[in-house]
Amino acid sequence: MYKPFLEYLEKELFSKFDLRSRPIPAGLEANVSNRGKNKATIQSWCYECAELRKIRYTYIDAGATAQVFNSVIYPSYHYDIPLLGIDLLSFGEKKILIVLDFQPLFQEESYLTKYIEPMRWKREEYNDLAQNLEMRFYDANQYFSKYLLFARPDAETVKNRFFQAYKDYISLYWEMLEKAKIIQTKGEIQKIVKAQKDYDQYSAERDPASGLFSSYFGHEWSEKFLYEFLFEDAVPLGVPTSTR
Ligand code: BLA
Repeated sequence: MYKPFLEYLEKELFSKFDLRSRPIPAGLEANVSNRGKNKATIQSWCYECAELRKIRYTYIDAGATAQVFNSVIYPSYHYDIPLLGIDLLSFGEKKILIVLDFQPLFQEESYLTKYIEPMRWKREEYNDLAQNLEMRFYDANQYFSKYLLFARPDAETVKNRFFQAYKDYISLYWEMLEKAKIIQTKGEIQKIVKAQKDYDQYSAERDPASGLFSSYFGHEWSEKFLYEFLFEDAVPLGVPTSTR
């Protein structure tokens, strides 16, 4: 269901950037589950380039039971622009959820004016894809913007309407990256490093997908996938803070 979204992102990336593969820890690139009635496969891709330090995307295909496309793009530490976050889920025709956002590293007014306000006119165009749904796992005021697309559309809308919104948001993100000023100050860079690391920690701890991964691939694989690939700069909660 979301393969065209993956292909579009991939084409964009390869045409705009000089990508290198970024290694995925052994055993985490792909997996197949035969638990339960339905076969489920998961596959991930990871790249980097001068402007983007980590580009990852994952596809889960469990036939009609589950289709998921998830991606995060982390800019180089020399840019303070938001991360591009994509989470597209479908559990049967009736339960579809799409989330797309420029995920802000900071919540200061000046930061939001600079990097989130430019999304406003796009978001206004696609207001129907921003349904003001309540977040049960995450805090909407941390690492999310007020112009995110967040909706439970039907399959038709995903194809006929959301796909265009997705392309528009991605173009806007490339534009933002192109215009971004390169940061050279050590102190400022350290602030960005910390913010991106905090994002990983926050996301790993809240990720609503860990139950889904565990049910398909087992608890041990899921924890590794979460802490060694998806959010590799996060430290599992059981690890004492002194060694983090
Ligand atoms: C929700 N994301 C979810 C849910 C699942 C995933 C299972 C719960 C759906 C439900 O309501 O039943 C799935 N999350 C995944 C998968 C991965 C993952 C498969 O990280 C990894 C492969 N989530 C993101 C990113 C964004 C995001 C980058 O990973 C940003 C756009 C958003 N996902 C997001 C939000 C919700 C969600 C806002 C709703 C959560 C809530 O209600 O608090």
